[in-house]
Amino acid sequence: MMTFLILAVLVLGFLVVLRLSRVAELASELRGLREENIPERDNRINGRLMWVFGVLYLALFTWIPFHYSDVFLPPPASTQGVWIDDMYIYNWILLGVVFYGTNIALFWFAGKYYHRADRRAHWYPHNNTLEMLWTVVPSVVLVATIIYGIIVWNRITQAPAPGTMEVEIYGKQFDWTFRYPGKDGKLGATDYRLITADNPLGIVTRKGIADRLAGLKDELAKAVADRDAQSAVLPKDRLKEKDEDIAHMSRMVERIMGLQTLIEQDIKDNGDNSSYLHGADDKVTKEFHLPVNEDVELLIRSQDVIHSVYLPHMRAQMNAVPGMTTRMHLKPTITTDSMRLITKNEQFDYILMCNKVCGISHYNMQSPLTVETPGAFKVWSLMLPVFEKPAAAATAAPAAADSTKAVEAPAAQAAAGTNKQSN
Ligand SMILES: [Cu+2]
Repeated sequence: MMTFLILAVLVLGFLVVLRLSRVAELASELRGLREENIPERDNRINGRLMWVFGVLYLALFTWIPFHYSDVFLPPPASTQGVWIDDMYIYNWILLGVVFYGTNIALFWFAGKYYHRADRRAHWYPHNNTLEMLWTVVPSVVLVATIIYGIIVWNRITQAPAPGTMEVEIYGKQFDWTFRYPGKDGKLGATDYRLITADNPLGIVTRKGIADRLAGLKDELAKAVADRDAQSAVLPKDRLKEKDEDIAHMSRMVERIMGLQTLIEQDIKDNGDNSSYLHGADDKVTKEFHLPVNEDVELLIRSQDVIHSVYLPHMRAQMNAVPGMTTRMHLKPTITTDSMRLITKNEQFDYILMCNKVCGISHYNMQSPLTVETPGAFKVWSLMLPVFEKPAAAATAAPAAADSTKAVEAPAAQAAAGTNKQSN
């Protein structure tokens, strides 16, 4: 109701102003004045109002960032974040100079040179020097800005120094999974053909492939036996379906056998350096921890659609693209505990958010990040279960889809026996 009244008052007020201006028009007509003949006094008032508006407008723009400074992000928590913030500040200064310069000039001239009957405008059609100046200066500044940006981008994405710890961030609709290297300090290779509930990242290991192959062959044999046993009683279309399923399974077996050949060849060629030999001791977890003041190389993958790894407090972002691995360096410089002191917020946590609208639960695709001392990080990572337990526990399928579950229920996994997986 209130809204309606306010609207009504506004509409009526507008109509009144329209009417009044019509009255003023008629009055000046009666006095024999032409419509475009505006008294100098009116023009001067309008000119002064330009100045008043300009001052208020610029004051508002200046006031906003100060007023809302409490909702800004805390200081950058990584080395790369400092670079990004520096670039950001550089851009703000540049834009500030242009913004205040052009707007002050705009309002100043509009207010000063209001129309006066006794003043003629100066006819000044062209000036090559000026043209040159306002073409060359912005071009040079823009090129410098782009070069600055490319330099920072290259520093963030260049090849890491040897020995840098690699951490994998794996995105899928709608959560994040993390993988840390084991004792060998290297992340093993992955292959989408090996993705199952127990191996969500598709980590390649010799045993994993053998198990998967055995499981698939079992399933295939069972499906064939099943089909043969029922061939006399099943209707034709059901039989056809079963044949298609069997064909699909055989293709899967062939693909994995192909992968196996590829891997054995790679191991033969590269020996211990083969990336296929480094997966067994990897650690897969749903928790995200990083050591402070140590370089890490983030390897980013996606299972389904484009996601984006966004760490606002680190000023870091990189897309997660299906079918490829994207990378970026990160060196966190402030632990979670220190940041809690800095922000005076005991609940503070760094956060990893998905920054691509990737589907219905995109808003909830996030994960807290704990930055801790290298010692604390080491203790935490040693507690994580390895992806594939050494040969002694041959029957277990050490799934690490959920680190806590895996820690709590090793017996249940052992009881589950060999991993027979369906695709
Ligand atoms: Cu996403």
